[in-house]
Amino acid sequence: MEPVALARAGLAGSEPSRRNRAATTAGPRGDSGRSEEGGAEVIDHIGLGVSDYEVSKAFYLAALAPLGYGLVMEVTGTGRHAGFGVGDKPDFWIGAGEAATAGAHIAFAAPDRATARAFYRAALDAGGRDNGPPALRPEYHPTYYGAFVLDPDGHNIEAVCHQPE
Ligand SMILES: N[C@@H](CCC(=O)N[C@@H](CS)C(=O)NCC(=O)O)C(=O)O
Repeated sequence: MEPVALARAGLAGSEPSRRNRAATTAGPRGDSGRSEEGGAEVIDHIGLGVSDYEVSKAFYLAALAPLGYGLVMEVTGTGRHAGFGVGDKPDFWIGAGEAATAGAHIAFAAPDRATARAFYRAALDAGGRDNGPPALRPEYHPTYYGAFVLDPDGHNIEAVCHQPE
């Protein structure tokens, strides 16, 4: 999504992120599918194929902990899948045995800049590679504060805080 589209989509606002509000307001299935602003939450969950399930599971457990994420569900059988979430709804999944194509980009909402920095440190400590240290990215909008790492498969994983400080 281009920076101008980000601003149009209302992501440059000053409200606490939906992701972090969801941690306190959502029911077991998240919520009704409508945001407090009345817009539809069109993405229910996302998933990435990973080449080494245990390596990536350990990476995401560590990297997403500062954002309040934990392992919510693990499905084994024909394949192995791990679902991470805040609270009890898994909205981020990794799966073994699927084509792992590097280059996906996923941004997790951080409630403040310190949390984005904590994500970055935890991700690097867990074996992630730097893809852009925590800093303002005014090319997106004036208070866009992002931290970028590459996960074990080369996917571009970010924690972003939109709030001014
Ligand atoms: N290394 C860059 C990463 C920036 C980045 O990945 N931006 C996201 C959007 S928030 C993206 O997908 N950019 C397009 C691209 O990298 O091709 C930085 O530190 O700013």
